Amino acid sequence: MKYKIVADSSANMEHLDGIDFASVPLTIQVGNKSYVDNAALDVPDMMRNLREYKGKTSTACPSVGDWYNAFGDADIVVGTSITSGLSGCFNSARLAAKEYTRDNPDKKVFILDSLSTGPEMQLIVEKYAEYIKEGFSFDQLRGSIMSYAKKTRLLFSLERLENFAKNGRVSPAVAKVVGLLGIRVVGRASDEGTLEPTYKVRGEKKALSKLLEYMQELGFQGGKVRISHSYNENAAHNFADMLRQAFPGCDIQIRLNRGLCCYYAEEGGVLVGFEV
Ligand code: X90
Repeated sequence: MKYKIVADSSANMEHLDGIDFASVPLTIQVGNKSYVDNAALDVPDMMRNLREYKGKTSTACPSVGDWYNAFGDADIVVGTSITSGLSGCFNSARLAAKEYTRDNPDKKVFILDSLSTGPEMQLIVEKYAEYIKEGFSFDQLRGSIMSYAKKTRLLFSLERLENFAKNGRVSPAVAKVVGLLGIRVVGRASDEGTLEPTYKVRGEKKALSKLLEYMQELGFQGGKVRISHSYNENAAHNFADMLRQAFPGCDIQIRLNRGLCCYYAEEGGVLVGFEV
């Protein structure tokens, strides 16, 4: 039995140790330039271009064919996609799964709609990998990951929501307040998989303490934490220190956002995926 894990590029993952893995890239459109969010993408260069470009920018999800190809020739494919509440990505994945199993009736595919993105997807992928190493069957993988994902959450602290607003994924009024100097929005991925801006705070220090408070309010008790950021190493490390102080021994990892998450979280943005 050949197993494979797939996730779109919003999970910020390029490979996985010991298990066949494929990242399915979204694309970022800046004028007539198209950036494919794969391992070869020069994210700082894209961000520089975005800062300078005054025209329209947008993103696009992978096609059905992109997902289909990512499945390779695996017998059991499991994966996850960015929230269907904000992207057509899950729909492409769903259709690809249908085609793949129609063409290969002996093979099986399950793609979970994460209703989230970034580091929460990372937690889901890591959990799939653990289950596969434990020898789970397809049905066990599907059932267990659905229960697991009920106990994972995503919070964020963002300095700007301009790209969200430009693409009609958040109201311009909310984006305007967050755009003010020093104002950050601390919020979460809602149960429907949309952006829920919960608090507005002034300054990064306040944003980080709010994040920690919010995590605890949502039931965090020291489980796994995955942090990703858009070129805000300081905030990510300070936040990890705060977490370790409150929850000694807590399993924390920090990574940089790749293209898609950088585009929407914008420079300075911090995403936190965690278990409750
Ligand atoms: O289909 C497409 O073009 C992609 C659209 C993606 C829109 C959402 C991207 C979110 C990236 C930003 C902060 C976290 C928000 C969480 C909401 C679920 C990360």
